[in-house]
Amino acid sequence: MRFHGQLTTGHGSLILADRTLVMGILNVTPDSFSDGGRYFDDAAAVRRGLELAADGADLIDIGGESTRPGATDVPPDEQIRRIEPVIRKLRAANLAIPISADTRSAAVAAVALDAGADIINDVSAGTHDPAMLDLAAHRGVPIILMHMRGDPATMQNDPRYGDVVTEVRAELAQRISEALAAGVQAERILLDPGIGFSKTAEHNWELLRRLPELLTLGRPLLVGTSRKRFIRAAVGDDPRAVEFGTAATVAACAAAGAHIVRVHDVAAARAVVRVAARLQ
Ligand code: PMM
Repeated sequence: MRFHGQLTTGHGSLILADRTLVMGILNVTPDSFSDGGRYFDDAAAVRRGLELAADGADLIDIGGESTRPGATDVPPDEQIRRIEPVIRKLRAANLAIPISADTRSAAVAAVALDAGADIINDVSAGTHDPAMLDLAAHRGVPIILMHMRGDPATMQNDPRYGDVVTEVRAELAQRISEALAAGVQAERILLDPGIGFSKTAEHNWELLRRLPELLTLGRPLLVGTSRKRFIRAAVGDDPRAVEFGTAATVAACAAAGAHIVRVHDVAAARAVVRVAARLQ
């Protein structure tokens, strides 16, 4: 059954019901998939965060470590140096929507939560840092568990699946079990198929075609397709084509019942999910 309900955070509740919510991406990194380098100084990052909110983001995802294919680890203290001041300044500027911290490090997540973040977004689903699930349990915060095999440095080295959807579903179910065992409450767990993480373009398309199978895990589903390589492979590198390609995937995710989409262009995604909601 598709999850229907709400997620309580330190900065308001997210209603996970009929309209797909829009998570705006704020990468404070020199090297992310598409916006790397643009918001690498605090002031620019804070301006961008407020702009995402003004564009209608339901929440903002802030990360200080690029996880694009081939990227190497950024030490926790460097991630903290990048994102902590941005989160603090956004809260000082009265940003009222929830913030998720995109990190695989529990130390970084802890500092981000102290600075005003509300949700942990761990692309390793608690496998990179053994302290992560305990932290989520202790702090009582929502955590996004994303599917990936291996780590960003090696994940695109010949990823193979028998049936990608069945295997991603089973591995996410395993991550849910581990989180529950660590004491995370079921209602605080969100799932993500990890589009572009240890997957070929065809794996990504198959997951998007069959999202409803992942919704049967009974947890809210977040999907991140924005400007990723498999879209460029389909439409070419022209930025407008990439944006329309992204919008098409957002429409498909919304129509399939995804609860949250993670995007760079919030205003565009907001229009798409509104129209999709009217079509339901
Ligand atoms: N993708 C990226 C980074 N973090 N987190 C979640 N939960 N899901 C994703 O798909 C995801 C993520 C990489 O994309 P970016 O470099 O454009 O931020």
